[in-house]
Amino acid sequence: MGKSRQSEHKYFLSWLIDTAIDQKVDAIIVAGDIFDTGSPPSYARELYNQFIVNLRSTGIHIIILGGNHDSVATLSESKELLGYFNTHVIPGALSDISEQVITLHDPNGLPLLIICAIPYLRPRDIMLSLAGQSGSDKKQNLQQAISDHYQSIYSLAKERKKKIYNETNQKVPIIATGHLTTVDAKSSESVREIYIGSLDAFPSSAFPPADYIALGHIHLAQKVGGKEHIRYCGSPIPLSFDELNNDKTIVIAKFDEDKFIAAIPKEIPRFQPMHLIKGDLKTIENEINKLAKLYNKSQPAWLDIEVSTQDYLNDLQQRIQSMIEGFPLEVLLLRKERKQRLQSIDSVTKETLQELTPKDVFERRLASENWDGDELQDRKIRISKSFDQIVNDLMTEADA
Ligand SMILES: [Mn+2]
Repeated sequence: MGKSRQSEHKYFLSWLIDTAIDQKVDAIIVAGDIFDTGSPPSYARELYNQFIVNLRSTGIHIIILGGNHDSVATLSESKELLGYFNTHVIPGALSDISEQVITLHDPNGLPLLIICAIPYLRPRDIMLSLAGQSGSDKKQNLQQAISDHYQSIYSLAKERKKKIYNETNQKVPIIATGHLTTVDAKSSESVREIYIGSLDAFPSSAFPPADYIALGHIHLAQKVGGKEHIRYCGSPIPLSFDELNNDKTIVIAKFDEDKFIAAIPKEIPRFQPMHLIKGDLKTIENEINKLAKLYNKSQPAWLDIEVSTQDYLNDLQQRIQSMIEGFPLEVLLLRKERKQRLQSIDSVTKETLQELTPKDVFERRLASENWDGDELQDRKIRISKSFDQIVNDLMTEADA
């Protein structure tokens, strides 16, 4: 929405290092989507490099996993170099999976923990595409391939754990990672479906019995399947206005030898004030007046305003603008309440392409055709399936 999140990231990264030192953590795991694009801007790469340099003096290990937004090539560029800085980078599934089993040691060389370092798994990295498979076969196969990948890496980790115990008498926990959508995970507006048309969500029962599973991709912090030891810590900053009601957290997982003790979410301070205001014009004006008192010009608050008025107001923009005139507030989004947006025709023209997925656009286009009768209905299903497949292939290619 025309705003940079650079300073928020910068504050967060410095807060993260302070917190990691304060909490005496041994390792930081970042479960994917290091960047939000395959070719991140220079300032983002610089923040990334600077963070790793700053962390080095603390002796804290860091494990970085590629996400669906990350380019395998971009993360691979500096992988070797960062290896000299207590840093393990796993950009994508590796051809030798034993390299995804990482043992971390304390400064005295004693083993601390084993990580099954599993990044976002691109379908073509872990499965063969078979011609003539139906959509549901593909879905089943992808789920099986992901599950197999987890199980084989976990088996290697278990062997390693046994070996460590035999050699040093140390019991170390096994921590797995992942970047995917799991069944029942509560999402927000800005999360992109990653396995389009092939797999909606991975069942948490298909994970191996690791002592902890650190997940990325979903922005809202949450436990998975009611289990304490399977969690999304969520994104460090809100990535859409609908994420404001939930705390942004990191999760600190504690172990006693190889026993999982607790996962403690730690709230991340908000470095940029943001607010969502809903209601009729009177309510909005009251809220604006209240908020204006909380902030100052050096750091204006960002607003998403959802108007619930029944009438179509063609001077809405000016009205709101005059309400915030002179206040330390900036309107990033001004829209009709979702309920009304869906009802009204004029909302369609106001939608931007950015808010829609390719599937949304295609469905709108299909909706404008006539599909009466069984034959045409069948045809519609075939076209939709082909479309899903094409998008899926393109996304996989674009990820390369
Ligand atoms: Mn993601």
